[in-house]
Amino acid sequence: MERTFVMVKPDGVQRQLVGEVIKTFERRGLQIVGLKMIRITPELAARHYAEHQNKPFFQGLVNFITSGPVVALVLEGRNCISLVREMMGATDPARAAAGTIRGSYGIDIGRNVVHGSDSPASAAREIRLFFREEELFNYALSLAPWIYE
Ligand code: D4T
Repeated sequence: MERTFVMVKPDGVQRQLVGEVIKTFERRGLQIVGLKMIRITPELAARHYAEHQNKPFFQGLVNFITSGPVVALVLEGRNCISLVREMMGATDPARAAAGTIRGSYGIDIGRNVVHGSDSPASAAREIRLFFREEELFNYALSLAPWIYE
């Protein structure tokens, strides 16, 4: 089993897509092991997006991600890091496949509704950045035998 960090960004919250996004992952069979609404500080935004700090879109990205509350999630499931990335679709919603989250709900790369970790190393880093150990839950999903053979 693998864990990944997912975030409904401020545009997703403002557009009342929180339920749709969470429902999409739950229906797939992924398990919610952490969940909270937070307002990201500029400091946390800079740490989360450290790899982009020299990019031209960095300041706009930080302004956007700190502009309102986000919903942060940790999901668990087999190969869930790549599964979630596939379900979100391409970073630019204009190029995201139809049926993906970004391909269903977005048009502009600066308003792409959702974030998901892109590798095991990013997932571990981002989960630690957003959640304390006691905010994550280990519990058996009684439906598991109907999701995994
Ligand atoms: P996130 O991190 O938001 O899930 O997006 P991705 O992992 O799919 O893509 P990314 O790290 O390359 O980009 C981070 C974030 O920056 C915004 N962005 C990106 C932007 O506003 N303009 C751009 O040109 C790029 C490349 C969108 C996502």
